[in-house]
Amino acid sequence: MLPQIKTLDEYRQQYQASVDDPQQFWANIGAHFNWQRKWDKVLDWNFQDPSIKWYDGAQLNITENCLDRHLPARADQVAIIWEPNDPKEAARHITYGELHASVQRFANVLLNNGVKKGDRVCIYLPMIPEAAVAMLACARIGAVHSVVFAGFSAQSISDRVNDSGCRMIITADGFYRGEKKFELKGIVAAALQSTPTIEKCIVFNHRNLPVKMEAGRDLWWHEEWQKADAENKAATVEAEDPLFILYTSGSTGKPKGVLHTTAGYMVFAAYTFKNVFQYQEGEVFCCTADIGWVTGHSYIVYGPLLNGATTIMFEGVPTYPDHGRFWELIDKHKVNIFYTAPTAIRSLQAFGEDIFADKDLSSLRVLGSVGEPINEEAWHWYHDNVGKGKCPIVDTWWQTETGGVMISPLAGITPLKPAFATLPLPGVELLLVDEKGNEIKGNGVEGNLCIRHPWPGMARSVYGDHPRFKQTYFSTYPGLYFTGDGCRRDEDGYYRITGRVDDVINVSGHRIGTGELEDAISMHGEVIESAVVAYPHDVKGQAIYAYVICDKHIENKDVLYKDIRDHVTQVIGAFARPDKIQIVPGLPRTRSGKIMRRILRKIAEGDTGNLGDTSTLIDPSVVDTIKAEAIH
Ligand code: 7RM
Repeated sequence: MLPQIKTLDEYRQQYQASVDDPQQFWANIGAHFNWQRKWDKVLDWNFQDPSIKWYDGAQLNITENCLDRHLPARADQVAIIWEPNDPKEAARHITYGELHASVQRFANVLLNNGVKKGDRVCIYLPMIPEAAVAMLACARIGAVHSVVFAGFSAQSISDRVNDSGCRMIITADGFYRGEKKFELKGIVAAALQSTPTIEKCIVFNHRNLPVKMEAGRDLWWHEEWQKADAENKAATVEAEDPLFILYTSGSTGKPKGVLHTTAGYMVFAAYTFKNVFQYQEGEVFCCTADIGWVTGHSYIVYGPLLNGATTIMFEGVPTYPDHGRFWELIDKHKVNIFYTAPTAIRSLQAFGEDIFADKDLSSLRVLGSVGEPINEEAWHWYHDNVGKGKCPIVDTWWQTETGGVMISPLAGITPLKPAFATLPLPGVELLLVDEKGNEIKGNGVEGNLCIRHPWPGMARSVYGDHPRFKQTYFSTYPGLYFTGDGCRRDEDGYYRITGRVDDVINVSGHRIGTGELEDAISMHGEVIESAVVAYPHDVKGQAIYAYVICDKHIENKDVLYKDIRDHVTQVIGAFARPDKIQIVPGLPRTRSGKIMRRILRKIAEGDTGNLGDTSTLIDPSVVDTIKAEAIH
């Protein structure tokens, strides 16, 4: 059984051990997994190239660790509970035995359709167990999954499919989230007009929605299922073979295909799950993230299954059919650990405490928060009303690139401080640096958050573009991994994340790159140029303010605004739609041509009293016009 830290003293001692001798520390953790061949070396690394290898020389299959290994003890234990969008529909309970059988069979479906080890497979599915089956089936045969969140547009799918050269895409007819219908197959059909590498499209019939199947390319999941053999021997995979690609936004350019490899990711996802949440045998774990984000990968699928836990997949939204849905779900499935995002908490906070009236939340033991900073008010509301003052909140800071939780309390062990992610996990060596990259030592300080030593779950590259990996994470401060986040370390040495210091916007926990969004807006026929900034929002954390320059006088601005929003929905997805759009005559630029975002941010925040030094601007008068017409 994977080690679990039990006391604060033990945490301190384990942390120290992990820093003193990382190789020994992670060798000890690695010993608790199933390997087809043991590793030659625990860690080989440099942050210059950068090159990071964990458990090199080892061979394994992560699905043997998620599934086969558990069968003797828990073939009949529930692995996945599926809670449908509509609570009147029956939930599904899938045992480890059943999941094992499904993954084997679907692995054979992949093989039958020409997918080989190392091939990339795009998964564009709703929150249904088949999404987990598809991911695990890829891993079973050594194919690389690239899950694309089912809120992304056709354009975003084809960009991602083309970037990683996916051979197959797996989708469904569609689904409902709340009252809203999403017709996935139609969106995929549009995407596949410009994806030369896709040979097959497998369609799961989830809601019996009408779909058009293209002969030779489109295949029904259930028909392929019938044709496939039941048994599949897990492929032998090298420790550093890729497990998955997950696209994420940065400040510039197109989204990056963050590449995770097999052994290190496995060890880190499993270790962090068990220790952060202090998972106890037999507990029901519920993470409300979508499988299309890293939180879904690590804490709906891999982390829980590696630990033999029961994990919930929830298809719906917190507000359907009413605002009590989360609490009903917890009551219904007797959830012990509940992990959600601050934005969800804030959106429910507004409805008062009545939404708990007839719900029994006594099964809850641990609460979690992830995706964005949690404000103190939301923290207390969560703690008092959901946790009834008895459940520790683990505020978990991490990223797509980190693979698993990096800074977090260990539930019930680390003394809490509202809005603080508190302390680093064993193996995580943090430091704060100033603009020049000098380390800021001591407590009661603030700076840019960096990491000085590799941890097993870290990304290894950007798919197809290793120089970009180096440029993005290892060049700002040579020799260090730069997170892009600002951070405070208080008098007690506790960490509090203050938010992105680059041009990444976090709207309801969705990571949106300003560059990417500006590109999308500027592609609109009437827009010449745009600049996008964030402003604080009570529920979403941040909201999007877009300044646009148009090529002619706009008669009906509301039509244009709607048009731009629809355009963004088409190019990226609805979650990236700007909240406010302002037509401007120009943008505040310095003599070197750089847009002064600081000024645009202040105006968007409504803080126009003192805009600071504007003397370096080419045309300071443009600021007055923008200010005068700002939307508040
Ligand atoms: C897991 C995830 C990563 C960015 C990260 C931060 C922000 C995430 C917290 C947080 C404050 C937290 N991956 N972030 N967790 N900020 N407190 N507990 O969200 O790649 O999508 O986003 O999210 O800015 O850099 S992600």
